[in-house]
Amino acid sequence: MKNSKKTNQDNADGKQKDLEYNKSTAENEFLTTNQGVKINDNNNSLKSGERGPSLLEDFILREKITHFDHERIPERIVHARGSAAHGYFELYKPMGEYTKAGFLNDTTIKTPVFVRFSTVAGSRGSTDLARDVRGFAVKFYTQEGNFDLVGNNMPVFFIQDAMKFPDLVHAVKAEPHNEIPQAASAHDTFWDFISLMPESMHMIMWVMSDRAIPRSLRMMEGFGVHTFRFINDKNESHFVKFHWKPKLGTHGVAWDEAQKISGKNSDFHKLDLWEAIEAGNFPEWELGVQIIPEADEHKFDFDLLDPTKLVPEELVPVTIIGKMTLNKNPDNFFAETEQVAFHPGHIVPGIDFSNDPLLQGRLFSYTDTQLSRLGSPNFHEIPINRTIAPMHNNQRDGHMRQEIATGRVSYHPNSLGGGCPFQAKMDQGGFTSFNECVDAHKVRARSASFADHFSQAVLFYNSQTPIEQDHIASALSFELGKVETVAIRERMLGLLNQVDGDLAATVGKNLGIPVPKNMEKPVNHGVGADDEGKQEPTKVKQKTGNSDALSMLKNPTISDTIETRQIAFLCNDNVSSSSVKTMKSALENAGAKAVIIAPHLGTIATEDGAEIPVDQTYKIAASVLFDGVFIPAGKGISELSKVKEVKEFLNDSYNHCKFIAAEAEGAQIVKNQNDIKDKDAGIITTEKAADKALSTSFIKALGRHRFWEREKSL
Ligand code: HDE
Repeated sequence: MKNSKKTNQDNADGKQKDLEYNKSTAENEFLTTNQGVKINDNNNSLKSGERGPSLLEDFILREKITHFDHERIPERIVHARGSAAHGYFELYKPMGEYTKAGFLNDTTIKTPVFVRFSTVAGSRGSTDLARDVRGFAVKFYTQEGNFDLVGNNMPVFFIQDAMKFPDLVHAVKAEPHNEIPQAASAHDTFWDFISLMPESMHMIMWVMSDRAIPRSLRMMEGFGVHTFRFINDKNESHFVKFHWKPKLGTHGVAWDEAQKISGKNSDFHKLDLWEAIEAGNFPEWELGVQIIPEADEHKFDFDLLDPTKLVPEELVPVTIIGKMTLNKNPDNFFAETEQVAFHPGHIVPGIDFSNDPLLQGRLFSYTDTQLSRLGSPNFHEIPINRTIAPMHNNQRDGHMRQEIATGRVSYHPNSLGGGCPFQAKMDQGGFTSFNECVDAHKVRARSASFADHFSQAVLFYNSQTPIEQDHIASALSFELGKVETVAIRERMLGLLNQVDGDLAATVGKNLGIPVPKNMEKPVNHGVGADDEGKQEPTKVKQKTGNSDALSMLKNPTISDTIETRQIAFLCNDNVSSSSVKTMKSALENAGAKAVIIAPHLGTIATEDGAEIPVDQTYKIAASVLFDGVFIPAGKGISELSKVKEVKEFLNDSYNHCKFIAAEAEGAQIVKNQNDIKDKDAGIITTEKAADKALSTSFIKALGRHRFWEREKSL
């Protein structure tokens, strides 16, 4: 192990080399017990007589069953459902002015990473498409030790202080008496808590937006959420906010679609990530930083330490400093994705914490939780967790210790071991905490600078396009519609009214209750008993009235690529081969994937007697699993108008605002479909077959992701 570590440090596959050490394969090997004894019969237990009782001495049966009995470990209390991948991070430009972190200074290094995406509330087996925050946790295996950037796909959080985290999680998880609902926030306890915690309103706007139902894990932004510090080699500190910007753009699905995907394929995101990587379509994100000098700490209308606030990109631009590529799926889900242990407290010299009270609480929680989840303080030795930097200290023993530390010395200072291992001076890379001056009374309190709970909720809401605002209103109407306690709905309307009167009125109308007049002033229940009635939330007018970066549709970095998008080709025997070929090759040239769907598997015959292999049948394929749909020309295509699944396919595509292209007989099917006969610009048809102009317009349209304008006519 020692030798491998030295050579493993050099580049992107350094962690892969390190993991090789623990990999096994059974290829051409005998089946054995855990003790290495070859097994002759793996089908029958040892019995006294063929029909007699089993014998306790059957060590092979005992070992097999015992191991099986203990295969499960507790799932994560939050973020239980996850998907992960290996990759590497490349730096674009040295950041020495701000941070001395080695991996942020040397552009020649490719730092290995392991990234785990997750939903938050649901259990391990729950659906990928829950309306929820997504975890975005990145472990950088740097040459100076592991740095974990344990973020989310939203830049703010529900609460301001770690003290409230268990309450928040108890409220959002399935209710304790009947464990219902699974992976859903649409229930009384969640909204009861939220309605009493006005500080959550900014985050609520994000969670009710389409950010909470991503199209793909590859199409989400990531955020470090808290303000961190960069420390340079002069020991100067700058505040920093971390951003991940996906190369494929940030996209969501429609809520009705999300619910249907959960039924058709609850592993939709997991599979999408897996297949993209297997196909060599490696997902990429650029790393951006917002850097704020110490001197500017109090320059903003909000407190940099308050995790319910973001720093608008219009106030402090995001500087792109590097790129992360995910290029390898895990070999074993349990060993890697399940056993990986992230911790915001895993930092390296050059990076430090701020006093954000949520972050400070997290610094305790993550090691603690690994102790119960992974069962031992030696979880850092699990292959996926171990650093590729040299690791030596005097920590010893504990459950399942792997390392065989030689010698008689396990204390410091020592003379018997020659003083080893040594402490590292700062210029030798030794970590020192930023020497911030703190002179204060010990208090259990919340800073008054955290009291503005609404301005940024307003900023977020106002920055959305009308379509996105409608989606927020619909999401709130769905969620609160599932709440049974009327008083909770009313309290929520009171809070929404602080964000936007029209929003509150729309939701109120859907809930059948007027916006309560006597709740103009929301009460903050998140205070100590002696402070009740004090520290009421205030609304401070932000300098930035609008921030395009907060809208998925207006975001200036929006991408119109259709790379890796899945386009359904609704086919039948007697299809026009030139129609299929022309569209297929145009889409493939643009990086998308054409999926041939037909009434049966095998191949379909084309009009000119050729054969096209079929990917899926109408029994399996569903519109919600695709980004767009094409119906080619061909005599046999007309018969599709009788296929029930084709009608459903088109209806769903239409209702979920997808782009539909069709040629000749295909175009006729679209026209004959009652629900969609009224054309809109999202339906692109031609009477010709194999029309190159059609494929060009279809590809351009698909780059917009959805024709959301259609919603007005639905
Ligand atoms: Fe976490 N969080 N969290 N969290 N969190 C966990 O750690 C916790 C918070 C985040 O893929 C747990 O290993 C507290 C914010 C991610 O393995 C646990 C507080 C953000 C993941 C825990 C927070 C996160 C976790 C559960 C408030 C975004 C999944 C299992 C003080 C910046 C990591 C585990 C993975 C996981 C505690 C709030 C992100 C219990 C106490 C804010 C992405 O330790």
